[in-house]
Amino acid sequence: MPADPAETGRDILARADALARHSDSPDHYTRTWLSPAHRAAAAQLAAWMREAGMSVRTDGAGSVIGRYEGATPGAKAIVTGSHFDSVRNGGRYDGVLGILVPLACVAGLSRRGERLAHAVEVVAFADEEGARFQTSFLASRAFLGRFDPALRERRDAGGVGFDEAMREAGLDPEAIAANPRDPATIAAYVEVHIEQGPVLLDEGLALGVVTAIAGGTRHRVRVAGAAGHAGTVPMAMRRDALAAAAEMVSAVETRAKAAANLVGTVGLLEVKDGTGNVIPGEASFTVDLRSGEDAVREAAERDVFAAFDAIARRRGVAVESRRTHAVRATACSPRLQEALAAAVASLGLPVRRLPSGAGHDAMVLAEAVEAAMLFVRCGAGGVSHHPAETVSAGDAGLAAAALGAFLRSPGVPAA
Ligand code: HGY
Ligand code: MN
Ligand code: MN
Repeated sequence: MPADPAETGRDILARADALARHSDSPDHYTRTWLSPAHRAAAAQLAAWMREAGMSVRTDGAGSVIGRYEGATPGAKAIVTGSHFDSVRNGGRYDGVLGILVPLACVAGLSRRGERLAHAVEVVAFADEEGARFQTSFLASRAFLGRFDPALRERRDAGGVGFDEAMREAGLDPEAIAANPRDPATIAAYVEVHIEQGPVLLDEGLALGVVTAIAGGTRHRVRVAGAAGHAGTVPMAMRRDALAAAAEMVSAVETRAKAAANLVGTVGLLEVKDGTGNVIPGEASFTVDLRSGEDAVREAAERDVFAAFDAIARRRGVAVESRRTHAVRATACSPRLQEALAAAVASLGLPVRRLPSGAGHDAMVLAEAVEAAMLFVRCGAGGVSHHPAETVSAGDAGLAAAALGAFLRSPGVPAA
């Protein structure tokens, strides 16, 4: 007899609270790839997976992978999971809910000694946000054997190198993408994730079926002007890097406002050796552009960088940029969407289909296998990437019930 969804939900949230205690900072929830807190969280997840009757392994990027065999040994797997790293000062359910919900499903199967047609694999991806080395989707890409060796040149804010961080965590940088997962052994990938927006909340719905995931690019822009004494350099003679960067930041917002289905964000702005009485000589900032339509985003990208060049020329500063992240807009598998919709409906809940503005590991898995997502309502106005991020125990329990129903009839063959 499946457990009471409300009780399952309470257990899921209690585990999210326990996991959130593994944070890089004592003051807020931040968990970056391979930090001591990240490694402690990985160990906790591995222990919970073993308790749920799964065999557990850690892959070359530090992702924790639990497998619960199906009725027929060697059956294809329904892979489900999400990430357990976070943004800085983030919310404790982003990613983590998508690991704890399937973990609860498998724990129930194991308690009842029940075996499904498919194997079930729960993957806790070690790095999706890329907050430490700007390596978005690092773990899900490594899971499929896709890794850009250039990332190994990166250093974190404290100057620690990528390879050094891996070795400190007992991982071999040379083997980060070794033993890639053969997509032929995967029947489907389904990711449960908080919506990170207000739609389900506004409509009074607990769950949603994701239709597509917005594509995005992220760039790091550097502006170089001329530092100088704040009191002695006449305004007409200045080449102020921060004033130029500020104009460029506004250009991003102006361009993003000019098109529907487009968002643009500058989330990070730094002044090199910034001091109150010095004209900034160098400034750098990030540009995050997203759209459900790649052509819309690509046109915005062209316009934004053309605006940067014009601003730089007029102000006599230099501007250079490098792209740190790119992923195309992704449609979710229609067949899996139908199976998720049937699972939601089987609980007596309305079926709401909606797109995702946020990026997810499902976009990477969708490059190799059929992939889909189940959204869970966010409270507190839908806020996310913020400590106020919240989910109700009831909704977490309903997500587990829906995923459980999906796992029994995913609509994809097990052999
Ligand atoms: O930025 C995103 O959309 C995701 O949280 N990585
Ligand atoms: Mn996130
Ligand atoms: Mn996420």
